[in-house]
Amino acid sequence: MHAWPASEVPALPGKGRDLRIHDTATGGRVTLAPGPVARIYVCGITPYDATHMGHAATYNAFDLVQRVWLDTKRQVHYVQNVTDVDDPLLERAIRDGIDWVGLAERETALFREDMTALRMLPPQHYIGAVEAIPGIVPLVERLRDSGAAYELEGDIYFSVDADPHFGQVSNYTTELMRHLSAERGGDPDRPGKKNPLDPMLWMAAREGEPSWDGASLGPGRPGWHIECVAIALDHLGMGFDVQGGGSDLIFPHHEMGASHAQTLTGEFPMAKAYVHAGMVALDGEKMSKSRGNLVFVSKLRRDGVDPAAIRLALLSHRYRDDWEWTDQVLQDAMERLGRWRAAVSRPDGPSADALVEELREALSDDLDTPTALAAVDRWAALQAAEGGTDDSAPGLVSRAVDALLGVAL
Ligand code: 5CA
Ligand code: ZN
Repeated sequence: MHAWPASEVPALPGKGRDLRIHDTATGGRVTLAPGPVARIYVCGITPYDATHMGHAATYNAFDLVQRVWLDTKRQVHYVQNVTDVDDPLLERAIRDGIDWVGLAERETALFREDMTALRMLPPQHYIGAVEAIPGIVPLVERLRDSGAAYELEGDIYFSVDADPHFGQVSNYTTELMRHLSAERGGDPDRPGKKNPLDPMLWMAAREGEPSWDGASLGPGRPGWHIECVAIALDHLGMGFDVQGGGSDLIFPHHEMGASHAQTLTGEFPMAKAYVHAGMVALDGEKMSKSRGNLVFVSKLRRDGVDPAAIRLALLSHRYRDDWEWTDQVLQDAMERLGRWRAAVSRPDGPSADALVEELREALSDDLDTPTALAAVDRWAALQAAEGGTDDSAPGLVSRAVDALLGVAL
């Protein structure tokens, strides 16, 4: 699949800082010091509805990770998937009486537009689950042939007991895992499974549902977790720097994915940090396609809201926090954007060298965007109150805000 166009990332004077970020697996901060090429996998959308503010907030967090790395003069190798065949997508297509392929294509195209408008850096590899199937089949065969997977009435399950490190991404109790498994696409109560938590790797073809050639597995379609693992291993290999997604992916998705990869390769860990963004809510409940309590990026854009203001609204919250989307959040962001634009549109201003360092420090400190925004606010307030004589300052602020926060002033 093609991704979307990259916006230019201005180079800043001086040197960026290494990222210290919260790792779900160890429960603490890790300092990431990748080689010249940093590697990141971020779980993509299931394209049965438009991008909402929750998705946008999560992709914003991982965009910032990349901007911190780029500021250290590293290259970034970024891979993202599209879950372009899955139960919710097929169900929505049936409900609306439309073709599931067309639905996925339409919503993926809209996602690209939203990401472009929000200046999110594109992945180098943007891979659909369907196009990954030829690479998934041999992985499932290998797991089965090594005894780490087993067949149940034609379906193939992964045996979580095959991975000695199983449980070390989420660190959840068995009870919580079982509860979340039932809630998030698993089938802990299906009779005949070796362990109720075992996830499906390959689902044998069902009447009326799409299926693909699975070689010795028989016709069917892949399970969710192996899709992301196949794509990540193919393009990044083991031991990549960041596995990213929202906190609702900690279990089962990222736990199972890590176990699949570790069992396939015998290496540990799959990723150096498992990084999770908090959940954005609307009216007190997690914004979700299944609940339908949504604020869409595309709807705001159609209503004439400047994408830079949407981005500033996302940045006004710390990525790990759960937070509530309100009209006020957007209103505040529009006002802040106005103040910042006024401040950088003057020919000179107060020196901004310290501001660039404050931005770098805040972002490298587990992506502390509220502190970063407060630093720009202070510079803009000083500009408004007293001005300054540094004729390079407004341009530097503009480039720093663009390079590090993805906001074009
Ligand atoms: N296709 C899978 C991942 S392989 C999936 O979870 N798709 S999704 O469309 O449901 O979500 C896309 C990303 O947005 C995921 O990282 C998910 O954790 C995140 N996300 C979904 N809802 C919210 C929300 N309300 N707040 C923050 N992030 C969210
Ligand atoms: Zn995923």
